[in-house]
Amino acid sequence: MDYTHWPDRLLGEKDPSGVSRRVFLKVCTAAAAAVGLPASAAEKMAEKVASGKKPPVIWLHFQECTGCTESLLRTSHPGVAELILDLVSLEYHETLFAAAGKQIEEALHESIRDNAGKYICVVEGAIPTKDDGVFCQVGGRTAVDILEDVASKAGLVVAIGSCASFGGVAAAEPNPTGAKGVPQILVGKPVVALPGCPANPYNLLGTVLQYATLGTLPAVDDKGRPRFAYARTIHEDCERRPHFDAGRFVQKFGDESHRLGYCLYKVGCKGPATHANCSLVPFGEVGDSWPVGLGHPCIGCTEQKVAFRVPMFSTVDVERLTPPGTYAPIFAEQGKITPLATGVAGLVVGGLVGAGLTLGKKLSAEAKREEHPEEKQP
Ligand code: FSX
Ligand code: SF4
Ligand code: F3S
Repeated sequence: MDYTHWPDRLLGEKDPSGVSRRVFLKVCTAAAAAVGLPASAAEKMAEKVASGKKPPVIWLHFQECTGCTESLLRTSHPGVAELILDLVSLEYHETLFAAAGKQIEEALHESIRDNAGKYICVVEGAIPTKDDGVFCQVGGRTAVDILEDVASKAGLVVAIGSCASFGGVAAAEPNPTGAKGVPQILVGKPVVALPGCPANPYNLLGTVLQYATLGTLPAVDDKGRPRFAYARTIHEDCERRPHFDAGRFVQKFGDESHRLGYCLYKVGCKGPATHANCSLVPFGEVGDSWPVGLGHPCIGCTEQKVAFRVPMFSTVDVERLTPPGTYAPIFAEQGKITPLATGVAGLVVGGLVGAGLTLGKKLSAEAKREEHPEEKQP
């Protein structure tokens, strides 16, 4: 294999032939596993980088806070941003490019012309449609015009973040600019949606990794979200789940129950109705670096019907009550927590009806404890 095209930072200063490549492959393998790709994808990815044939990426910014780009750049170990930026040829990105004005606009037109049908169009931000879209213009063109132009010749369109996926915060009521997501503008065109405010960079990596190395797209749900990242709810893999199952809830921010890390359901956690992988793949590769890990309820930022619509501290219905797959119960003394008091009961007594009953039991048991605090708690 010829490594002469590898970027210097991947080859390392002292050992250009071996060690850094091994490290790089290790990182790629971990990244592939994190997003549900086989280990063979890592080798293909390394070959792709070595071949110098990188898919061009045109990254558009519209109505947003740039948090999605920031969360990508803030990744530390294993350097997801580096992986992505080494895997692709970034042709246009208003935040990252030093060039501006006429110069960068010309680069955009050139890239569209030279790479027609091959480039990945990544869209960050919502698209305003009210009053002919005057609320967001770049280089004298509206966001709608730019999106339709760039997406029409793209090989793949990715909507990164909740704004681009469904309008996000810009589309919150009363939505003064008529903000919409990319799928609502490009009706009928396949769009991979990576909601999250901000989006988890690993989910972009997984999508780009698969497209660049295998030439295929990940399986998606009915909202265009890759199943490797959005098939499960936050609640199914949450580290506080044993507390939920045992009926231990935070009552008030800052109180003892909060300090003890109890479940945040009663203070508005939307985890039971939110599909995302933040509980498994935290931000910036720092453990606990996700809302619930830091002590705040999930606000359902990946869900169009929840984010910026359901009040932050209201409770939601529990969508799927299954037992935690990865976390052992906390303080699960024998005889205190019955099978009925665990998510298993949801399965045993039959799907959601059982789940609802189980939740009802947990919450009413807890209400009783609140009424009679003198009784010993489990
Ligand atoms: Fe939106 Fe991303 Fe939230 Fe911000 O761009 S998803 S406001 S984190 O930056 O689009
Ligand atoms: Fe975690 Fe929220 Fe579910 Fe509690 S309700 S277990 S904090 S996701
Ligand atoms: Fe968003 Fe909830 Fe994850 S608020 S970042 S989906 S924990």
